[in-house]
Amino acid sequence: MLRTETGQTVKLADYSETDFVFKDVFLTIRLFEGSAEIDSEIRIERRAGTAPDAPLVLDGDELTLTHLKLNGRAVAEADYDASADRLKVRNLPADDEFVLHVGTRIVPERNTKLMGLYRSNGIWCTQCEAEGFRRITYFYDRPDVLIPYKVRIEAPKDAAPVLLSNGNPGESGDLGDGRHYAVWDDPFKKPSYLFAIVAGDLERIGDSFTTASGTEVTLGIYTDKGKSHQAEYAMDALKRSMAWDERRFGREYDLDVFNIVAIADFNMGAMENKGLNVFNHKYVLLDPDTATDQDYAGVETVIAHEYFHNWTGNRITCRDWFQLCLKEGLTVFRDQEFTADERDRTVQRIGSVRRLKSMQFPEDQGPLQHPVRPGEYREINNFYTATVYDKGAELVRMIATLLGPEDFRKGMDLYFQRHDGDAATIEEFVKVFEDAASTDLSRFALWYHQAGTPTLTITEDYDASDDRYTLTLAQSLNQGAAKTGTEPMLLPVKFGLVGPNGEDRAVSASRGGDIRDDVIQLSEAEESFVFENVGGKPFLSVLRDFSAPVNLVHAQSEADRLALARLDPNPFNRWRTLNDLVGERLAKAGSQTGDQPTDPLGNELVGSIVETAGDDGLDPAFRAQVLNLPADMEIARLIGANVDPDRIHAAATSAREAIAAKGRSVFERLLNATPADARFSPDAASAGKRALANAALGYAAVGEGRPDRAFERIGNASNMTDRQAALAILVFRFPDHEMTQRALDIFYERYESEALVLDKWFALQGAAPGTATLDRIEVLYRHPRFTLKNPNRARSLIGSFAGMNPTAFNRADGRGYAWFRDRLLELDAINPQIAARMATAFRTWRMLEEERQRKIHDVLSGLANMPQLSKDLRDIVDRTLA
Ligand code: 0A1
Ligand code: ZN
Repeated sequence: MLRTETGQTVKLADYSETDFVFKDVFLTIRLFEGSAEIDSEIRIERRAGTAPDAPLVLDGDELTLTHLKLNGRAVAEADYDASADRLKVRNLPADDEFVLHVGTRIVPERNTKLMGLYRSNGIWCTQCEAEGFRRITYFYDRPDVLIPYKVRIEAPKDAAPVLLSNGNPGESGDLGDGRHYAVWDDPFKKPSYLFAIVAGDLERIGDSFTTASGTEVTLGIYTDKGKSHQAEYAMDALKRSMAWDERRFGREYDLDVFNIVAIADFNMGAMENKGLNVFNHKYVLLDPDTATDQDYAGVETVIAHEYFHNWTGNRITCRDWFQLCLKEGLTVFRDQEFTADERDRTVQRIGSVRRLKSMQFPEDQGPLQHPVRPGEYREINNFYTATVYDKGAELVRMIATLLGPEDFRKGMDLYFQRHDGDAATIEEFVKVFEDAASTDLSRFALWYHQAGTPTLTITEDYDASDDRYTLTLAQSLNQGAAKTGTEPMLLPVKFGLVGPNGEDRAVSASRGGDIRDDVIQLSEAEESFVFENVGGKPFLSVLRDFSAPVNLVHAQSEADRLALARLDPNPFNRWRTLNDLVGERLAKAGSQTGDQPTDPLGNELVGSIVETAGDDGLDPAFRAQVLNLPADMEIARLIGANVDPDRIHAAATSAREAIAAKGRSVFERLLNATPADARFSPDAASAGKRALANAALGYAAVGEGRPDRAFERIGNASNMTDRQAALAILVFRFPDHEMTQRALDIFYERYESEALVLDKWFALQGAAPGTATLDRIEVLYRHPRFTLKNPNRARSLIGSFAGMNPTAFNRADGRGYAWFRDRLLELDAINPQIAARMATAFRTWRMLEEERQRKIHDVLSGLANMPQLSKDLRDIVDRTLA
């Protein structure tokens, strides 16, 4: 087989410190039209124990060396080797300390990978995590090399009146010839992945925040010209994040300035560079006419997430990339808590659990499975995964649940106290909680190393004659692709024994293991708990708030479950009970061959859903979640094997029709309760009302077979939330109706010049169900506004097609796969990171029925044999096939 970029496997077990110690660096970055020159001056010390003849070996990537000096003198050619990806310097001076000057030249305009220094809409900007700094200059580009940076940027004044970097601003001035400069000084030691500069003609909104200890911080958000008014909500979210981190974790901001820049071309959501967060503009820019409630929530979360990284990520960083979850899992946990406090805890949790089940569970149960802390990788960019982020957050949440709020806070305080300024490891993180709570977490730590979703099996026994209730819990873990072990782990199971009036009975176990308050601390493969005098047979409400990321197996009667859906004092579990029931029924109907049942959910379950939707005593956002059925892909995962996406889709469609028919009057009422022209406010309560009204509109239109109801709403909606929801009803429920095309045309004309809205327009069409979709997508792919160079746009059409459109992507004739393969290859030549991420759409391929599996296998092995594949895409393809 011909292979070019195979990539070496990097192993955690091979970790060792650098031979030399970096002390500090002064970077001069000269920006010109068409090129950039970088001068770096690094103070270096030989580490005690390093051999006197050891060479200094630095990382590079597509670099050209322009000069190299040691202590002010040019290095002789015989004393160094410089290739695009490595600089090796030999015969270093015997002195303990020396200064290395390295000059490189790069072309930001040609950097389509968007890693390192590149240009977006004329703006110079950087993305250095994980290994982008080595695309700017030769360096120890690894997270355990922490030093202070001083940066001088020189640039043309007209193209770049604004010059930004990390830390606090220093001197600035004119250089003549239409050029100017600015110096930035970051006193905090940091790894290279947190380095950033931005230079461009940007607009700014400013504000300030006074920390609890009285320091005034100057806040700035920079955007493209004419867009800064769309950054007001982001600024508000930033100030709320700063206040929350002081309140909840005692963490204050530590520099005089905090800047955010919104960039149109960005691979991920955003980046937490010290004092200079760079964002995908999708997570900054908003107004009611162009953004939905979901977008508002997204901006709030990402702003908070990046800000929280200042402590969990920057002040305490990762020793190596295997420890990525140390900063990411913890920071996702923190942003989830922020959202729960700022919005609604139950609705927040429902959202996180949906995401976990739809993104992380499939990953953890398929070929791309890996532990939260992986032991090896070929391409680190492919490990910014749902497992590292979302399961990583679940592990922190489990520690919080096991320890309780006080000990958890003590542990976090100890973490900040003990490791401030460190590049730390997961072992050190777990240890602070063991020390703070004087407890042994070794069985818990297995969660970081063992891949896969455990199964938690619940059995109950009630002995009426003695009024004795016995609860048995068993955990098991299947050995999956990662082969990382299946030992029993410590996990928290939050539960309640509910009486017929919806009260939690006060009970304590007379026999069994460790229960603290309402949390069972399960640590064995199987444990039983006996409760005496429980006051009659209780309804068991288990795994409340999804207290552990497991597959739950609990044979509970339908009558008990429907009773709990009404009675459970834990609102999260009320949602989960209904959602699980729907999932199971659809999985059953969706795996059946022959005629589809017309009512796969059954009358009682449908009644329960409609009753909950119509219950004005409940939060509208919660009711909207109940009406939002599990996605087809979640049903596919529940079926697990021999999946036919068309059958699942048919079952879900029948279910929706049954709910629509039964709830007709309820939906009519809900629809009328929220007039389409209500004034827009982005707060969570108003968003919840809109979500409920829009869910009702969907059912009303489906129930009556009337697309015109959604069409009408598009015309009279006063905000993007309602407009997009109505358009989505047409696209998803009436994909082939002429009214849908008309609505899409009207929408396009109105928003042609709004990039972020056009992304929505492409994404909706990419996700439209049915076999006719691919033909339309092929046309859209040639649309003048489509481009592969902008990651948001590429994702909008191709990503939504492959990742969110099971019926069209998995067309039985295999055309969807072939089209997608061709797009992956084109994209890979431009931006391998995005191509690799999109290719994960194949991660569940082995669940499909045989014929589709065969077609995917052909596509994947064809790709694997192509010599030109990037190391990013090859890594995903190889692992998916393995
Ligand atoms: N650390 C950022 C996400 C991020 C990760 C990788 C990137 O390039 C490969 C860019 C951003 C976060 O968690 O927000
Ligand atoms: Zn993060």
